[in-house]
Amino acid sequence: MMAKSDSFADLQIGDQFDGLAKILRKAKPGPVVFLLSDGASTMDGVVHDSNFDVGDVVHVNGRISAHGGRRQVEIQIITGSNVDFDAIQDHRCEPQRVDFSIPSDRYDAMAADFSRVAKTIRRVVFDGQPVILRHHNDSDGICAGLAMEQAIEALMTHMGINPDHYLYRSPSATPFYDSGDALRDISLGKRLTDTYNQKAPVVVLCDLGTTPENLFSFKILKSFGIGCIVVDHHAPGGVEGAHPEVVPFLLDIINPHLHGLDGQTSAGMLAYELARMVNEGFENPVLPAVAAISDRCDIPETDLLIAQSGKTRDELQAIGIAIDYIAFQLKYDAGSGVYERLYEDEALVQVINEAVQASVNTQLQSTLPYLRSQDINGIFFSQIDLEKYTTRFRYPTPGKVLGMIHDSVVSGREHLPSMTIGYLSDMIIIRANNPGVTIQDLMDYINQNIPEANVEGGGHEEAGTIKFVPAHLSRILELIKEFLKQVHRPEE
Ligand SMILES: [Mn+2]
Repeated sequence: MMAKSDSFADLQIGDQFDGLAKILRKAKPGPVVFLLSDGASTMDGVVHDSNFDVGDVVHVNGRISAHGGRRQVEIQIITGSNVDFDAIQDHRCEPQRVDFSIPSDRYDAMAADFSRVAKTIRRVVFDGQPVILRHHNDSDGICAGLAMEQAIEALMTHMGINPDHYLYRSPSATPFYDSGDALRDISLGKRLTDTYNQKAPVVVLCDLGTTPENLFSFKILKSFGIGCIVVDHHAPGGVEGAHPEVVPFLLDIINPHLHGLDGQTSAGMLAYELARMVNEGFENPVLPAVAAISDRCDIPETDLLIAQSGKTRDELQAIGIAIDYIAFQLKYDAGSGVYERLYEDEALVQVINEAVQASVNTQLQSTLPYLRSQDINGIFFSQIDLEKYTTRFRYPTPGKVLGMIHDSVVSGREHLPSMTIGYLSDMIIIRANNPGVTIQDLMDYINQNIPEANVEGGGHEEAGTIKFVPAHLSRILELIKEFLKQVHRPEE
């Protein structure tokens, strides 16, 4: 059946275009060939003769035919128009879908951010700017990156833009935008602009980008004229409720912390809803469900996402574990086509989970006997030397090992104050339940006492990693205990 539309991208051969367009180019002699823009994509329009010229906005009516393997409009009627073309263009960028996949008060609080950022990304795509996606290299980050990639890829294909040359995705080993990654993205951007004459790309960061440790990367990115959008759920690490220092360097940001919300809407959840608005035809409900479970989001949204995914909690958990394991092995490789299989191939997921379980058992067996626990001021405090008791460069990573140790320590007493720390020569990994202190407070205290240790790091409220000059490890361990002793705890 013949369709009629005012959007080039929606039309097949034999369909009818009826709408406004701007003339970008005019070729003669012979029949006139216009290059027309409908505000989002372009198409050739042919007519035997016309007085309209480049820059004119016209109302065109004509049939779509094939010419040299491409679609073109055979113009039947062409009339002048006074409509403001910028307004048409702006209208095309408005997301066609602004509702969420599940009901959520948290999402509702960020609704304006979602539609605004979706509009920005649509504009980037329609303007023919390449998109460089960067995501944290864990299950949540990968689910976020894949959601954005799949939605943008389909949108580009629909608009007649080749995603092979306009869309790039790669993982970031750090939970922030490392300057090495930023420089690699700048180098890619230079290749696109200088060698292939493309427009400057826009970088979209998922599951990273909010904390001040990103500042240096953002400054270099900005000096090369590359815009950046952040979709993240990490705490800004500044004054509560205040905008992070990074904001002035960004085109835009979605982060629940900017609305006084916590980080429990994970990056994969945020990116999924954003991706659905960028491309109203995109659905892949397994992605946000895996992300929510992998990042332990203990909120009603997680249950709704599980129900929507068509899989069980255990199945989704197993996929997340498999993704984390594959991500650890692939390191800087984007794993295109590999991750996609994990959402579908249960047998493969099971094989990987068995391998992971065996490694986990080995690590726990070699660490748990050497965990030392004590009560400090009502906090159940445990510590372990991960440098001595874990094998480096083998899965699971020290961070995951410590998470599992913490889980086994607090099992059955999750609501009571506890803190588990694992230390390496230059790093302390922290997991805590209701400790009554934040990791930032802890770092501030250490910094006051030994500024030359150059303590830095961060993370979520109850999980994080701090790094420092190795010489000060034992003093820092003492300071942590000293600090916990001073914490004023509210009466139970
Ligand atoms: Mn995350």
